[in-house]
Amino acid sequence: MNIKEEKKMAFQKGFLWGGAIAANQAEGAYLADGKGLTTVDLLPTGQKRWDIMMGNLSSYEPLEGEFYPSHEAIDFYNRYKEDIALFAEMGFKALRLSISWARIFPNGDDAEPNEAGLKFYDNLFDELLKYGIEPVVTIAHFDVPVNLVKNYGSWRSRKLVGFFEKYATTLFNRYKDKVKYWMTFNEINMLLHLPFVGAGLVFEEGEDKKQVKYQAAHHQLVASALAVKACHEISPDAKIGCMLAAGQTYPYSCNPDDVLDAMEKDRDSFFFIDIQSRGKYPGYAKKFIKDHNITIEMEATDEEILQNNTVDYIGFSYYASRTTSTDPEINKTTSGNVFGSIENPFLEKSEWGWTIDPKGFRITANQLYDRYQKPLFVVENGLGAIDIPEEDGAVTDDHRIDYLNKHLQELSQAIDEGVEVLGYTSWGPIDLVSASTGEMKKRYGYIYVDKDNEGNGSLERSRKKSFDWYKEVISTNGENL
Ligand code: BGP
Repeated sequence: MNIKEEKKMAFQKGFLWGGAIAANQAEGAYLADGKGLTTVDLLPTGQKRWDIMMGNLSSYEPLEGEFYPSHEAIDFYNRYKEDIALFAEMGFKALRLSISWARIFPNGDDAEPNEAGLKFYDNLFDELLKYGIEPVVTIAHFDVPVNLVKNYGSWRSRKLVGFFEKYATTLFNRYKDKVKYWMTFNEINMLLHLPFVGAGLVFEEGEDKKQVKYQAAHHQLVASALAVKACHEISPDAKIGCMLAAGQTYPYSCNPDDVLDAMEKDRDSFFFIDIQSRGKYPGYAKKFIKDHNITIEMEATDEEILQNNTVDYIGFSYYASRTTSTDPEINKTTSGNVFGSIENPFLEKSEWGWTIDPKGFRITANQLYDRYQKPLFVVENGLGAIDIPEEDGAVTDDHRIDYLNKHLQELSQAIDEGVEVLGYTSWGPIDLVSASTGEMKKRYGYIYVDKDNEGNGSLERSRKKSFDWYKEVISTNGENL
């Protein structure tokens, strides 16, 4: 068969269509059945949330009278059966979710795991498998047991590598017959932008933040590689990936200075994946570390561990592209984004200022595949928007359908271009707590949850218009996009 005769490639048979949630944004029940406090349980809403996320925390106990969205979230802990039934109705083939570290090891450094926590996820996986839904499990999604922050300084300490390895190994042993897709750290590159979120880091006055962040990053990278090793040994037929907050940076102009700047900004993210996927620190990272007088303490076997335990696939989230310029005037037009992008005049934005750039999705997918030559897994994508139910409760979220439809069209183009993609799990198939703002009003779901920003509401679930749209996409395997 020559190239001309080849049938147009679409989403392959067995493509993992589904959705993605995270323990701390969905489960609630924040101290149930022996769970310990995690970093996210200390995040209230408003400006204080941002201060803490950046690493400026003054106390470790949630304050009376303040609202902590993770404490109840959408009560998935108690309602998962109802929610999974709705996912099954949409035809999900996969659900990406995370395990809460502190449900399994409440203090992070406990000698024995908490059986009640392990049992909860056993039940959850059984419920998914009952409907033929593949669990895709993130081992750490933005949460660290608070005890590890208080007593060890979180990921700045080498000790965390051992605690994480033990936690991950416990999961592989327990769930090896149920889970075939794993991911180590959610959006590992977020550590550089929101250090408390990505790594539980709290800075002391006058501390060299870059130094602390890169040392913590090294510890996570070694921990990730050790988890890959353990997974391959314990569960040889499982696949384990990394997870990048992706979205390439465009140069604002064809001025080579802008092009170089865009390349360097993207390397802040590629740094992590280059190591997780190729097994060693790239030259540009070594130079950056040297130029910034950062000293990374490594153990003798670290390089070998990184080299020998690379990931099987590249998981990534894509919401938006970024734009950069070296021109100080143009630089004034910053747009709302933790990556510090400037305005792109060719793109519209969401209500939260994130660019809407479907073509950028295709570019990113191609860029990642060209760079790593490993299967990709789109584990987050979606539009955070305000949904206001009509009189009869209906939510007509055409804007969301439009966003997702265009992104999936571009993804199918990337697949046509030869990019290998294992699946697509859109973010927040059921409304849940926003990671960046702690709000409920920033909704991504096909399923509406009756809960407002202050935590009031019946928590009742209902189907939005996009529910039927996504059901149709899955049942036709994306043929009619
Ligand atoms: C990613 C996180 C998710 C998720 C998503 C949307 O960074 O991995 O946890 O929340 O972004 O962001 P937000 O909830 O802030 O809209």
